[in-house]
Amino acid sequence: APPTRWWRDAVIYQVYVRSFADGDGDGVGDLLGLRGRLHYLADLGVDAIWVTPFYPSPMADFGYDVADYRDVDPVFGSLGDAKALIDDAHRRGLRVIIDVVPNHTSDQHAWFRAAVAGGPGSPARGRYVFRPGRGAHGELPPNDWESVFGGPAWTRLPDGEWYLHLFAPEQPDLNWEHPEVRAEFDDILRFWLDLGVDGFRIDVAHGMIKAPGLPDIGRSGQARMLGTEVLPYFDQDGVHEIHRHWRRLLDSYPGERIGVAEAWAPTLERLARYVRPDELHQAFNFHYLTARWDAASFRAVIEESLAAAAPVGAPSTWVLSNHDVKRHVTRYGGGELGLRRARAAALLTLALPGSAYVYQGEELGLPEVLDLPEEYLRDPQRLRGPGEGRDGCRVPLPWGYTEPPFGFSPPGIYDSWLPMPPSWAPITVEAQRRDPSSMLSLYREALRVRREHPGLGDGTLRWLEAPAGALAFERGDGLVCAINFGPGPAELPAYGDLLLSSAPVAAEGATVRLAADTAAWWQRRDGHGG
Ligand code: TEU
Repeated sequence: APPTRWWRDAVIYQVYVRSFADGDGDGVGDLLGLRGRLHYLADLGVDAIWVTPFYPSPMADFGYDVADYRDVDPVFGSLGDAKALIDDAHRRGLRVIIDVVPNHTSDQHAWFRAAVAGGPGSPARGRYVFRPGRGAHGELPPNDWESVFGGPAWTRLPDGEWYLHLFAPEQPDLNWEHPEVRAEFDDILRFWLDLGVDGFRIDVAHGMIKAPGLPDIGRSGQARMLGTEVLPYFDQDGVHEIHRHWRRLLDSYPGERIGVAEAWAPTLERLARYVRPDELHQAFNFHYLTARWDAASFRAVIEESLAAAAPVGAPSTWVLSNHDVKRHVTRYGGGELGLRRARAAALLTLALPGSAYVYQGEELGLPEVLDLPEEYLRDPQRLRGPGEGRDGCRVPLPWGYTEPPFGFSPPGIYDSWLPMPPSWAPITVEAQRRDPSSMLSLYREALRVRREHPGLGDGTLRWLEAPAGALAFERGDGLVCAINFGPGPAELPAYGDLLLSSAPVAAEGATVRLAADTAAWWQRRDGHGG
């Protein structure tokens, strides 16, 4: 079959397994629960799901600390469940992307246990980054790097040697200069490709290679993810050789399997290097989610994103939320205002050229949960660092009923791993499903219209004249999207037939009035741009 390049404009739904649906009644989401809800995702109209790590793990970072890359943690199910999930998804026309975590393992991975047991100088330590300390007695860390979660990026073992961990101490960094590490991950990728997955989301794809000599940064401060400087542990040139190699591996399988870089590159130009033609297919565009709620800020990041991706021929990949950031309803102001903006943002995002990611719950308009009881907070980022934790965007999904846990677990089970706000009763899937004005209906409609109009998918964008505070652009086949960031209403020309809007749009003859924080899609009558 000729290649479809399906990924260029795919809408990919992120499933944070732990919080999606609990099939076995232990209060934790699992593969069984996900399988039982695939009809919901097919009906929503997404093209693929990305499933976050489900591998055996001590869960110090909720699965991003992998102890065995070829199995499933019992809390999430079994390898048989994973196979059944992939097959069921494929039967429903959904592709399946899974997470792979190559920058670090769990400290309970067999390799790290062997490294600890082997002692200084042992070959097993060569697979990780062990160094003697500084100071008269080696009591100081080998360099001044700080962990993303806060504190030194080094931990000392009782035998005196230090090991590197860019994240939690339970996540020792692998040494990607070691041939066994590279060979092992080839084998892991093949294992899952053979099982039928359609691709990988590559965790910390910018981190595997460290600058030779592990030089000091020379100033204090937590590792910054987006900035202008290239740090000695992120976005080093050597990572690209690994991605090129993986691209060849992916291409050796039939069915257009893809690699998605979770790369926090300092600039969009550097991010584009991850999606050069012989590297990965997509890279998350996190710059987009940092845009402020105003027309100039969004226009700038959209233009810069498209301009950076164009020379390498890659599609842009738009992200509004994920399991690491504050949910955008809350980022955009919370409450009714945040919701209204999130509705507009959904139509904007789904009209941009390229691929879009939907983080579970954003289609319900879920806000960040800001008042989780202290005793539930377990995210290492909060426990170790000065920053806010990520627990508030990982609260389980409300499926139905009128009280927590809202059908997240089977009937009779009341304790979800994070408590769910009773105030979510009006925004459960069940409550929103038949309400045409709900967020869920908006997403379902938008995805349906997008599927029916290839002009909204891959391709380019042409900016149209728009009043201050608003943006308008035209896509292929005469499709127009406009968004008004406010604060006042915006008068726009009537572009054609209104396809969809995030709030009611008033039409008066040749003009339409777009209220503040509203977006809409039109189809030009002549079918082509004017
Ligand atoms: O995230 C990489 C990462 O750098 C994040 O920690 C991010 O910068 C931060 O959370 C923003 O607040 C990936 C995973 O998505 C994350 O869940 C893991 O904790 C991390 O890798 C370590 O594997």
